[in-house]
Amino acid sequence: SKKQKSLTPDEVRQELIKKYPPKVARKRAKQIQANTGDEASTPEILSNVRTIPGIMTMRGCSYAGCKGVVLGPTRDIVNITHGPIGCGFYSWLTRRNQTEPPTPESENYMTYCFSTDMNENDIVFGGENKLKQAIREAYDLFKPRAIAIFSTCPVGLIGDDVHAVAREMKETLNKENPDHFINIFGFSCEGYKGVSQSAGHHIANNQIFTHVIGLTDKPKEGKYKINMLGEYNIGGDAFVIDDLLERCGITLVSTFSGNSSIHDFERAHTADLNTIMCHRSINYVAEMMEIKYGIPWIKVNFIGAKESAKSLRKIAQYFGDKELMDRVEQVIAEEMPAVEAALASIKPRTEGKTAMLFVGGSRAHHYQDLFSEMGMKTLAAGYEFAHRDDYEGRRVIPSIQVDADSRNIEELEVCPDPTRYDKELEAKKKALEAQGYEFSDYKGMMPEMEQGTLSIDDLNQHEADKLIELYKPDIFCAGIKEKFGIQKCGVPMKQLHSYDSGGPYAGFKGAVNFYKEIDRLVNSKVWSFVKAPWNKNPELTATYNWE
Ligand code: CFM
Ligand code: HCA
Repeated sequence: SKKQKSLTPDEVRQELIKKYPPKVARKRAKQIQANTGDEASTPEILSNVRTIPGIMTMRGCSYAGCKGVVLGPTRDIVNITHGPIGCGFYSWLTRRNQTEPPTPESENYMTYCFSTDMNENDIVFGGENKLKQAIREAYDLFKPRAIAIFSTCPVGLIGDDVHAVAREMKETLNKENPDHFINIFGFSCEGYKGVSQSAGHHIANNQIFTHVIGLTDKPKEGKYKINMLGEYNIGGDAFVIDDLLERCGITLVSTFSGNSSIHDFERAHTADLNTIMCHRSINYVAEMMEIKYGIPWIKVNFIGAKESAKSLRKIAQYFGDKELMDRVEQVIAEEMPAVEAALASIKPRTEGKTAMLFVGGSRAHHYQDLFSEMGMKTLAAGYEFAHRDDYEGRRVIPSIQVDADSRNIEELEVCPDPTRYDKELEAKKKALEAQGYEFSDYKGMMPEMEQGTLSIDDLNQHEADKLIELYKPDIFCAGIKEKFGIQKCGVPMKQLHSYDSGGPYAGFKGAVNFYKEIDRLVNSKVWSFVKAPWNKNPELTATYNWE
């Protein structure tokens, strides 16, 4: 009833793009698609391509994807930003990833902000010496297990070789202190690489795989050993998942990278199974581990009570062990009463309400499950930087072709690493496929959305405003840059990145938190006061008569 008029998805698309110049409109049209509710007929969506300059995108940069996202939650790696101080400062603790060192004495550098603080002098004469000095200083102060270096835009522009510096310092420091092994590696994650955060994930994955995974063979004790890939402990999500796994008797060898320790990354290859929460940010590690170590992966999702139960069962089924299956069922049975009680109390108020979700590269999909548990419909959703496989499904779009694909489209993405794997891995993958080995796959977001809803890639401010005008959803989910513009339209806004200092939202306990939070937001009376009373009731408007 709040909807002004009922438009078809095609008409909505026209509305969104009608102000653009023809070339821009043509490109954006391919990034706005109607879902069909079925995998086979899911349309192709243009994604992972450059944002047109001038458009107010929601996206971030490659440095953010590498330093902030993938390595951000690592507590025992000293992460040094090589660049002007702003990049280090603005990526300092802004992502709300939490960590819990095993003892108060354990290493935890997450509260520090390490940067080379490059200035004009370093830009003109080069910053490599300053970087060496910073590494030595951090080493002398903390004697960490590892130091990582992150390149910002100017580093690439002036040509500092962070990898050469890393190699040299690793050799020097290990020679000077033979009793303490230090690992030092760099990332060429200059902000301008690629078209979004996504390139940074890829760069991060390649280096972690090359420099860290497989360093130690000391396995963890346990019968069912898994890694959790793509879970970053935002608002404490990983704590909830860790607790569930522990109660089921599943051993978590490592998490990439929420509440993580580098020692666990080093022995990640000793796990039996890789489970992937956020496919977009970490699929490269999963695939490389599948090829090199023969560890298969499955897609899991711990957002939503039903999905959490399904994911636990999926893990148990992989091991096929009766004892494990029984324990999983027991844990689910322990958790469900609280979920059902919460739903019974909020659902009468949330049923039938509508949502829009525009976030990163996986949450726009995962959080739809929570909304559907509350009886809410997702009208439109989209990712900032996901690729076609995240939208359309991996069976439709084999991952190996994703980067190559986008090279043929106008306005290309700059592929962060065209070689993608080293030659050896590439050959091994081909050999496995020739033997009939089937690599893991999963369903994308679009086939799971209702017919007639919209999927929109790389949404921008203009289109967000238009969507709100056309649909007036009961809630809009996105990030901090979008938050206040949306609220000014009188629509409640929930941040699905930082959770607006709420959470955790993962697992069963997280689901209960989320139901309560969304109920509070969509039923708040405050939104009706966004329009001032004198704008709503003309009789209150005073006219001033000068005569
Ligand atoms: Fe994966 Fe993430 Fe996301 Fe992501 Fe991100 Fe994030 Fe996100 Mo912000 S790794 S793709 S690059 S689930 S930081 S924890 S919330 S955009 S949807
Ligand atoms: C990033 C991090 C971010 C930003 C969140 C936001 C996060 O992309 O650099 O825009 O609100 O989750 O912290 O995605």
